[in-house]
Amino acid sequence: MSNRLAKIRELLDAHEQSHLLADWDRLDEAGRDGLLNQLQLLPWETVDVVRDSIRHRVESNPPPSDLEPPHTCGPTDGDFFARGAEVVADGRVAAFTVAGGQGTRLGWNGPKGTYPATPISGKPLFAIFAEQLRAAQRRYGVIIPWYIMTSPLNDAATRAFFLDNKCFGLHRSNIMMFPQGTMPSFDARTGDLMLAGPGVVAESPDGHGGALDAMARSGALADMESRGITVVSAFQVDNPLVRVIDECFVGMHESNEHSSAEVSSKMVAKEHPTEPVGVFCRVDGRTHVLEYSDLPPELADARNEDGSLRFGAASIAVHLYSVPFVSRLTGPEGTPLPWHRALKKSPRWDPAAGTLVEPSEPNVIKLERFIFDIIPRAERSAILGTERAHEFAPIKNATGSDSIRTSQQIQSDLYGEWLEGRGVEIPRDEAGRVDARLEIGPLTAMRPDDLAGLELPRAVEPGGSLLL
Ligand code: UD2
Repeated sequence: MSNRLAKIRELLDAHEQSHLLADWDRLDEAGRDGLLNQLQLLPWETVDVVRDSIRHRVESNPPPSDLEPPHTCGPTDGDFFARGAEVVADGRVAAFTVAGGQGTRLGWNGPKGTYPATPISGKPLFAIFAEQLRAAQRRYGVIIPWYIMTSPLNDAATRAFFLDNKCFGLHRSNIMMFPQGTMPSFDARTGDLMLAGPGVVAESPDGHGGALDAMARSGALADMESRGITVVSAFQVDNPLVRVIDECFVGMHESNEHSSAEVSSKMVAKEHPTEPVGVFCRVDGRTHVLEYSDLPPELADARNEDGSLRFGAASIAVHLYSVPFVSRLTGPEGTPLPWHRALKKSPRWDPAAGTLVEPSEPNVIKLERFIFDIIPRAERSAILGTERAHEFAPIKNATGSDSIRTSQQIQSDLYGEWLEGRGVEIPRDEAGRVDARLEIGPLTAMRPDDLAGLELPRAVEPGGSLLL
């Protein structure tokens, strides 16, 4: 141990981080071993660069200049559905969920995918996605493997949830979970690394862009290749209305003239200039997503002649990637995605006082990679415009916008539309929103046509509920 400790001391001196050993004398054998392991594995080159840039107040990732609005297409711009259905029926599509986030804003004590999301049965997000996969497997008679990226913080809880729920009827061998990596947190003032507890360096998940490394490292990418998967349908864990397998999107990805079939995205019209969604733009002929926190207010507010937002193509974080593209990016020729910085509030361990200090102001800089930074790595990348009301009901906050309340209203509104299409009388309030709780499970219907032949009530009472 003493030899190892001496080496680590040298390493920390060289990187000006000796304070991380402040708890050494009070740690037991296991604590010391854990700390040395953690210190040995930190990405020291990146740590130096980030520390210096924080110390010298260097702005990270200034937004590119000369942004132009992107080209987008609609679902009826080609016979996309039939083409996509062929690819799905060929067994070439897999699903991929990024579920490594900490869900701090939601205040849910567990992995976000375990959150009860639907209006009546309170089905967890993971169950909705699983049922969509079962429905698509049944329709096409194929296996659609599901890859789920967790984080070291929620991996065990996510696995336990799936096992406790018998994988929601999916075969266990077709679900592969793998944790993403972590990055140390930096003191926002000094740029130094910090402790989260006695002898524990503060780290957090490295952003959903960590998916690239995690897919390659875990063997998920190799597993896709061995199964003959060519298209990965990727989505975030927080949207119960996401179309896990969307034939139309797959068809567009494979056949649109603007697509290189390497990476494609979905967009909806941005609701207002400050809506917290990334926007699509073009820089030097390539498609990019600019995250809301990186979009300067004058660009967020810029308008077209007709009054619509100039940068109004909002990302709902739904993408298709081709497996060869991901292999290329993670192979020897690939270069790592950039780091984005986020200023956050996080408790820190004070070794001198022996206490955990709760900050009153944001105090740490966390580093994240964003998966959408792979988009400009493709020469061409297509964007499919879709209806917000049909595909986007995110649950991000405990209350207010993007909360369970708004999400469940959007879900009921959508199913209200489907049911009205079959002649069912649906109560609506003055604003035209559905005044009832409605839920249609993916195994009952994936789209309005699937309701044909089902026995439906003539009407739903105001304030009533209907579960199909
Ligand atoms: C995300 C998008 C935003 C917009 C919006 C739509 C990013 C950075 N921003 O904003 O542009 O499209 O969603 O709903 O994507 N996650 C991980 N590992 C991590 C961090 C996050 O797996 O280290 C997952 C997380 O579990 C969730 C998703 O990524 O499924 C989104 O993360 P978020 O809540 O930080 O992103 P948000 O809502 O600010």
